[in-house]
Amino acid sequence: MRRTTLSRGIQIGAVLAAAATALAPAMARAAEWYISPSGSDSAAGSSSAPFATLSKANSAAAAGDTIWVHGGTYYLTTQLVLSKSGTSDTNRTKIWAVAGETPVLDASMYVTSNAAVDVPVVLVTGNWMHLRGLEIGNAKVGANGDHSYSLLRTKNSSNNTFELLNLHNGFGPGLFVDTGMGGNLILNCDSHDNYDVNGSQGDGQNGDGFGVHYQKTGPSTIVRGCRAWNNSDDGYDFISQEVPVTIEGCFATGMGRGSAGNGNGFKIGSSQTGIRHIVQNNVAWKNKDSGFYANHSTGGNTWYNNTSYMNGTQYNMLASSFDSSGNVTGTITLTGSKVHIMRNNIGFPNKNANMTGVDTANNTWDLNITEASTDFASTSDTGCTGPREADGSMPAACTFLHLKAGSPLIDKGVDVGLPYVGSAPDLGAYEYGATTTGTGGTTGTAGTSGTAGTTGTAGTSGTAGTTGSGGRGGTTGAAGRGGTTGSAGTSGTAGTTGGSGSAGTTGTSGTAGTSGAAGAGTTGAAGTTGTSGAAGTVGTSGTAGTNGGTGTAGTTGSTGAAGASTTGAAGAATTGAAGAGATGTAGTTGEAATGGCACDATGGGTGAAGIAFALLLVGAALRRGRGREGALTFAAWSSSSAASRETRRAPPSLFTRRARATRRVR
Ligand SMILES: [Ca+2]
Ligand SMILES: [Ca+2]
Ligand SMILES: [Ca+2]
Repeated sequence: MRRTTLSRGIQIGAVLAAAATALAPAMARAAEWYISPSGSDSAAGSSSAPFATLSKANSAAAAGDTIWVHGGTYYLTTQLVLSKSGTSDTNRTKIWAVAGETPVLDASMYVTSNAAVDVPVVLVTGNWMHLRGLEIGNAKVGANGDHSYSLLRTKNSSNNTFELLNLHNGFGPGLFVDTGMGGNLILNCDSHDNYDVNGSQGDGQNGDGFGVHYQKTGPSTIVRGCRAWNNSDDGYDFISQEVPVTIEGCFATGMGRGSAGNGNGFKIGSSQTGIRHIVQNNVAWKNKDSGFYANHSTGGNTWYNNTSYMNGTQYNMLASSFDSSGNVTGTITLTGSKVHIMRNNIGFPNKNANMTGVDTANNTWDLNITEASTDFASTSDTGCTGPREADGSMPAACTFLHLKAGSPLIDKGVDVGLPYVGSAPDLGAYEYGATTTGTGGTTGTAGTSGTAGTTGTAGTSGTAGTTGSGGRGGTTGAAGRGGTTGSAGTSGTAGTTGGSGSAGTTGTSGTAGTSGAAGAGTTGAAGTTGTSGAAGTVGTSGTAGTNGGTGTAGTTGSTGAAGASTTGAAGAATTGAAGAGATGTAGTTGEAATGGCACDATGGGTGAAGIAFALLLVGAALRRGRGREGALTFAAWSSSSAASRETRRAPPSLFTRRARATRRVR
């Protein structure tokens, strides 16, 4: 055992050494780079000698590196491409603002390379990246008829996290997620005041806050804790997206300020394959068109606990059919699993459209609740677009459309799996009495690797192991031993079941009888004992005695000697023959034969007929004696068998007894 322990210790040491060797290069690669408006791209890119541009840092970085961006303004005059993919959620390539500082990527001098298409200011092509704390804005307004361009756009990239970005005053969309395989998280970002003035798609038609589009396969993207305000088109737009998106805890207000912008807060749809987006705990107010809009989708969305206030329409569940070219051909009514599902939503006031094909319950319009301003803590949105809390959550100053004590909207909802307090969920985006928590930030960066430690001291002995679980079942019980031949055996005692883990016990022997059957132990948990031995055979009958010998003729006058009986357990002696005496005196009566021996005729006198008769009498006596003995034997056997009671009342002939005894053995 000691040798084994030592051996194992050596093996573990070898594994740890190998792991340290394998990790060392990976840690060495996870570099940190710095950029500052006052830095230089010919510098080392270190904390003390930062680069000047993100473009340079992107070139220098490898997978999993962190680029720290100091506050200040970085002017982007041409497109910035961020291309350095990470490898996983825990090894992202990070481009983060230095804590407490605000880097601004300013596009006021940006010159698009093609005014006919969207050439975004910042293009993300890498996967597993994490952008945090950057401000991108102030895009140069294009000439009349120029195509809009995005402030930040991904292209065929996936699994990226965008956190605490402030995208504003673009000439087109703020953030546009384009194609890729999904898996993105857009967390606590703001997008506002975007407006593609007189753009090629119509004045303001592409100025969305956030867009998720064109993905056809892969995991969902999540939009959480975001704010969109004062954009010319829509707050959130999922047009042409064919993979479901979850959007939660967001708000949109003031959409549609351009002359032609669509003006929806949440434009959640246009799917032609009938996918289902999840829209929950969002607030839309004062948008030109709809607060929440299904945008022709052929599949319903799930809408839980949203608040819609003072929009052109609160909820518009328009569903349409499409031709093969993707053109709308008409309005349809969704049915079955494709219907919209709406629960716990507030429409203030209730003003919806296209509500056929909707599974609707526990919304203000279902409950005939006519809200009043006094049902809410505030109907003023002052402060809602102000600075976020330190953890990135919505500003605490924004109590807009939260419920207040006594509101008729409290506890009027139904449980849809979202957290709630009180006896039931409330209506709308904000549960009354719930602890206000932020949506939370993402995990911080990993620390840098430390220097190697010194060799550790030997470990102490390990503690004793816990008791093992039970062993396997015992082996099969041994066969019951056969009984001995002789009298009828009684049944063998059944074996008891062996305990779990212990060996099966040997089957007990049949107490008597031939051919005891094998004990039937089962394999596994408990060997069972052998079954009883079968009954033994009946003892065989004693051998018939041989006939008594013929008595010698008595001599004349003398007495003839008695013939002795033959040997045998119950010999059936026959009568001795009459002595063939001539004239003589009558012989005396012969003695009774003893079992088994031959009749012994002693000399006598002249045999007489009377003597012969006497011998006959002796033989008869012998037959009776043997017959009684046989009857007793049968009675002893039959008393062991209840089935033989009838037989005991009328004892069978010797032949019958033997036949039954034979059957009994089988
Ligand atoms: Ca539009
Ligand atoms: Ca739009
Ligand atoms: Ca409640």
